Amino acid sequence: MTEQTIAAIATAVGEAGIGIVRLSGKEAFDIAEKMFVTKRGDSPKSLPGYSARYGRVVDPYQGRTIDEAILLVMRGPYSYTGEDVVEFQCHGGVVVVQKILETALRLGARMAEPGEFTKRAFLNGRLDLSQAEAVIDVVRSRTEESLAVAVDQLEGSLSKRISAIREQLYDLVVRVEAIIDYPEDDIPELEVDEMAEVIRTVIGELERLIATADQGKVLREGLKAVITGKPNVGKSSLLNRLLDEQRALVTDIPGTTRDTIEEVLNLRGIPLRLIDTAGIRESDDVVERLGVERAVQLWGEADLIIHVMDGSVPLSSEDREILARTRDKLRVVVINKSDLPRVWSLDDLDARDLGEAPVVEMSLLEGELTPLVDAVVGLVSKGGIRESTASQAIVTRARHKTALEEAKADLENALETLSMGLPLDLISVGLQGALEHLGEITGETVRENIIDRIFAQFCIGK
Ligand SMILES: Nc1nc2c(ncn2[C@@H]2O[C@H](COP(=O)(O)OP(=O)(O)OP(=O)(O)O)[C@@H](O)[C@H]2O)c(=O)[nH]1
Ligand SMILES: [Mg+2]
Repeated sequence: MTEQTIAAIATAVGEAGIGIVRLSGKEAFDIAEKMFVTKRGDSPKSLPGYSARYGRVVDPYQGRTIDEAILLVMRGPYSYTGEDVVEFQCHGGVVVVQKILETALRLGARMAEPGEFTKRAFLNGRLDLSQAEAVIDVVRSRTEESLAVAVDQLEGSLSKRISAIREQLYDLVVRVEAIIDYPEDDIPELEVDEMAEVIRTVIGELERLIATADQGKVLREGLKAVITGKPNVGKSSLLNRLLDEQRALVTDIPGTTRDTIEEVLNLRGIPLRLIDTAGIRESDDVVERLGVERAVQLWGEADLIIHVMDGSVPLSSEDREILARTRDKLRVVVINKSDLPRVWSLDDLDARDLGEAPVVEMSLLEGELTPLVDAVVGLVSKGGIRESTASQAIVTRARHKTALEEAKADLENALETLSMGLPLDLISVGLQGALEHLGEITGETVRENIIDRIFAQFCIGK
């Protein structure tokens, strides 16, 4: 099977120092030969891998120079994709890169699909699936901590852990199969105990990995924090203070915020997607009512709710209702406007509605933010993100977590079968199932449609 040569613009479109057009596949060098003239006069096709040449990118149809550029040559299998790769590094202009791409396409390349370079790297064994997924996480990281986890995964931290676990299971399968093949011997008690011990150890390792998934999700996707409360309590002020800019309109008119406002910020390493919403109240105004509906709907989607109340005006039914209806959520309660006289106290709230939520009394107008940030970070990552992610494999995707849980369930079944003295074939089935689920993470046993879905999330040219 000959894969067609693919081409794409690898840099963001816009004015920039340089722009890169990348080609990968069997004809990459032939195409480069036709559209690049080196200053030295040597042939691009004959260059050794990892060489660079200064020269001109030309349009052979019009016989015109498109741009001056540097040609990079990488020969398969020592390239990102594992295939022959060339890159044209030209001036970073919208038309320049477009024209170079078009020329490559006319000379026989086809436009790459999103993520297709990385997909080829995976299919050619340059990366396993969890590493390929880490590529996109590196690109999308919004905090240093997210980046560190993504890079660890790219370097194989998760793959190595999974491979080590699979190795142990393979050994076990071999032992089980050996006994199945020689059924005349009774299985020694010791053998059974030892096998059970190995399975229990592996289950323990899977559990430790699964336990990292919540934090992994936060680091990769960010935490969706919804600011809610009745009108005029200071929700938009909170967004602005945390962002340190006047992002949302703040006025003393209740009902100022109508539509939701979302911003991403880095809260001590946690990528926080902070969403300001309309104040909750009954309203005859259609636009405001839609805003309130939207806000209430967002409670359901939130990873964290920051409920803001105004300590300087009497409590109202809305305050109590919001608290009551968000009881099952991770919450921080802010009692704002502490610079003004307090007219109610915490005792006036139903303790059941308040639950375990930390309460921060503050003034968003003039007070310090630290207690609020402490409360949020403390709630989301007991002990802090940085400490707990240092040098260990972290599960960052739901797909990985599910596979680990399924492998664990298979092993638990195998363990039970073993303890009940049932036929060893059944244990073998459980072990094979676990192996297969673990293989989904690294890509050994994954179905094609899942692979396609993973790479479809990439940008073109990656
Ligand atoms: N005194 C005092 N005023 C505050 C404080 N925080 C906010 N305010 C004022 O309260 C008013 C409402 O603030 P916003 O941030 O717009 O309140 P909101 O909850 O977003 O209001 P809506 O968008 O209408 O739901 C503004 O006049 C703010 O300046 C505070 O800590 N102390
Ligand atoms: Mg507002």
